[in-house]
Amino acid sequence: MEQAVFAFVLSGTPVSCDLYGEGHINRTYLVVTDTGKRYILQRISRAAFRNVVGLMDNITGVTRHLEERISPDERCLHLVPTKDGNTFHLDRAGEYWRLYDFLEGTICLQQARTPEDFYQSAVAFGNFQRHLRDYPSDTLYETIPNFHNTPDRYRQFRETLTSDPLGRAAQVEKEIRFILDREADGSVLQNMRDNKELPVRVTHNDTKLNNVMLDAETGRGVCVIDLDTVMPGLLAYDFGDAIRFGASTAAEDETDLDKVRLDLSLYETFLRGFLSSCGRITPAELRSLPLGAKTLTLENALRFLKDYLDGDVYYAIAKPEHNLDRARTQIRLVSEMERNWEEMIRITEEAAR
Ligand code: ADP
Ligand code: GN1
Ligand code: MG
Repeated sequence: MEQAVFAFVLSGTPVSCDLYGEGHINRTYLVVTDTGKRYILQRISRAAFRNVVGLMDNITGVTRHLEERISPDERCLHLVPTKDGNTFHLDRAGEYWRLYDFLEGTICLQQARTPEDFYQSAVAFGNFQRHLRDYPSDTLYETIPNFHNTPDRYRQFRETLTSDPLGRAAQVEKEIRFILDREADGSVLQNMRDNKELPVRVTHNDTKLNNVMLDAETGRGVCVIDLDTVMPGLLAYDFGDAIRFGASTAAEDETDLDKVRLDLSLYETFLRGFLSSCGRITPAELRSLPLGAKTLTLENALRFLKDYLDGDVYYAIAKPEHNLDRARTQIRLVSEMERNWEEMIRITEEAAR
């Protein structure tokens, strides 16, 4: 049993505490008490987040705001306080912990069972976007500065290439070259942000399918979770990252790259769900959506490859070359997007008519 759980106000006595879920960042446990009540306990990643106080303030503010705006069939993450009235517990080893009520009656998917699941995830992320339109974004702490600043990601990537701490770069020259060749493409979205061509909103920034909960019975998208990266950002980030993960025909860590394709019909499915709920967007935002998909996929390829070269210090891995496998699927997906580029643009324009 993780001792941290005893720092929180629990209903009952915990009887089990087991590793849970498929997140790459935090260490997540399912806690069950003798009353049958379930909780999600998380040890917050210190590698990812430097200021947990700021991060938890964001989550407190955002969940409070969401609770006031969600419809009766939507749900919201709920933090359980510590016995001394805090939103998190700092243990003697310097680790930060938090506890959420388990979202009973919901499911979390690693892959959509049907296009409808993916549509529902899009509706949930769109609702999230709409509910937070009037949230004062300047009160949000930037939990990971420059999180989707792709040119800055390139700068960091080059630092790793120079230091090459494990001498791994020579084995992955082809992958490195693919990423470096696309630096100009990878900078377009950030340039548009810098030039104020696109409005900055409150965005989730990590819109994988497994960061949304669907109602277990109806299949409706009811709750967006994993709020660690809620920060000012672009609509194209939230759209793009969801496409990267959910419109691929294969898992993020598939090793048979021939299985990795971009499913244009799923692209359209997500687009329609997202546009149906996200509220009014500008014409430039609409046009930026395919670019968001390509940029976020390239950025994730870069980040996975960088972590492989760094010696797997950021993402949780389950096998030695896990980050390399992930980087390769993202690279394949970027190629797929390049091949289908005109189609992605056409579908996007058509969906808005
Ligand atoms: P990470 O940042 O590591 O991805 P998440 O916050 O996404 O961590 O949590 C990991 C997984 O735990 C989720 O994908 C989901 O399956 C599950 N999970 C997280 N919070 C809850 C909750 N309140 N109720 C039920 N399941 C949850
Ligand atoms: C991480 O936390 P998780 O597993 O939902 C990462 C995302 C990546 C994603 C790739 C804070 O998401 O940015 O896109 O892995 N989150 C953070 O699967 O870095
Ligand atoms: Mg997650």
